[in-house]
Order: sequence, then C-alpha cells, then structure tokens
Amino acid sequence: MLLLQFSTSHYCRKARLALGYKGIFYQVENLTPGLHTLKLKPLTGLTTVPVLLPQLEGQPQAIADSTQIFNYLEQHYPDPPLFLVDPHQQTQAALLEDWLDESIGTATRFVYYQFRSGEGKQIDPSLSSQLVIQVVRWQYQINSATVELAKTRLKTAFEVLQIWKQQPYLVGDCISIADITAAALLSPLVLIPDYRHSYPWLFNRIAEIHHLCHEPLPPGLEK
Ligand SMILES: N[C@@H](CCC(=O)N[C@@H](CS)C(=O)NCC(=O)O)C(=O)O
Repeated sequence: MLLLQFSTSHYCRKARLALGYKGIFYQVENLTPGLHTLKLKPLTGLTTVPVLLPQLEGQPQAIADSTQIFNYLEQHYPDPPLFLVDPHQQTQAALLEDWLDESIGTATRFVYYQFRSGEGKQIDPSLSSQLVIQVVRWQYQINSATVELAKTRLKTAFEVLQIWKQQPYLVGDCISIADITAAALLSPLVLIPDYRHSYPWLFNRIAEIHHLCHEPLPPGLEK
C-alpha cells in the first residue's frame, strides 16, 4: 500500500494515524507541492493529498480524500475498528469528523501559515520554505482578515473539544475517527506558543492519540 502525501500536511497525518492504528504496513511517497497535480489529477481527478493506493488486485486503484480513506480502511481492515459499534455514537463521531475536516482543519492552516510567515519565521527561514509558505498564503487567500475569522472558529473548536479534559475519547469509550481527526488537524498549533500554553490538555491528548496509532509525534511535541 502506498500513501501519496505532502510530508508536512495535517490531512496526510490524519491518514497516517488511521493506517498506524490499524497496524497496516504501507510506504509513503512525498510529492513536491506544485508538481503534485501532474500525478494526482489523472489518478483521482482531484489535486489534493492524501491519496491511498492499495496496490491490490480487485481493489480501487486510488482513494482520494482522508474521509474516503477512513471508509476504505474500515471496510477492508475492520480490526481494530475505528467506527463505533453504537450507531448513534458513530453518527456523532462522523459529524465531528466532517466539521473538523471542513472547518477546523482549514482554520488551523490559516493560523499556522500566518504564524510561519511572521513570528514563526525562524522555524525555517530558508528561501525555499518561505516561498512555499507565500504560495500557500496566496492559494488559500490567507490574510489578516481571514486569519481573524479562522481564530474565532478555532476558539469554538477548543470549547467543543473540552470533552477531552474529562475523558480520553471524544465520543463513547473507544478511539474513533473524531479523535484521530482532531489530533491530526489541530497538531500544527503546538508550534504556536499562545496555543501551546493556553491548551496543554489538548496537546496531551494529541500526543496520546499519536502513541495509540504508533505515529511519531508532530514537530513541537517530540520529547
Ligand atoms: N478534504 C481533503 C483535504 C485535503 C487537503 O486540503 N490537502 C491539501 C494539503 S493539506 C492539498 O493537497 N493541497 C494541494 C491542492 O489543493 O492542490 C481531505 O480530507 O483529504
């Protein structure tokens, strides 16, 4: 199995966490941003990573989108499960996953790239890194006005995810797609001192989920 990814993408981290939790052996191919479309468009019709190539007869050639990757994995590798047995709880987990994907993962991207181009420039001041950051800012229209809106969305996310303060999992008493999605899509914020200091419980849970999924910790959380 091969995962096409950008090494720094939080959506690709989400796919890796699921693969790791299920103990599936896979390899990764890191695509070059900009050139990635040449490979992805003919395969999936889309331009985004992650894309999973099962490389098995009788199975789809390529699965695009992290949510579809979850669905594929659960169908073909049900043990250990990422979907909750109780249908009501599974619906709740799926709703959280969709909201985190569509709203919060994007908000993280806005706040993170704004930080990396300003106060956080010293994390990697190289010309190539700063060029990628500027291209991402242009591609997604990241500017001070859109970043303020993203910060408001993140504030709501921290309120919703406070469940993690009292219990190890967001829904029910096992890990679900909601935990994996929250852990991956909020992980870039650990590099931003304000967030790291204000929400220690969030980053502790993110580290726990990474351990459960046998995935190395994200930059800023490693010991
Ligand atoms: N909803 C998609 C979002 C994936 C996504 O936004 N991927 C970004 C990297 S973090 C990407 O591939 N961007 C390149 C592009 O849009 O051309 C998923 O869950 O897979």
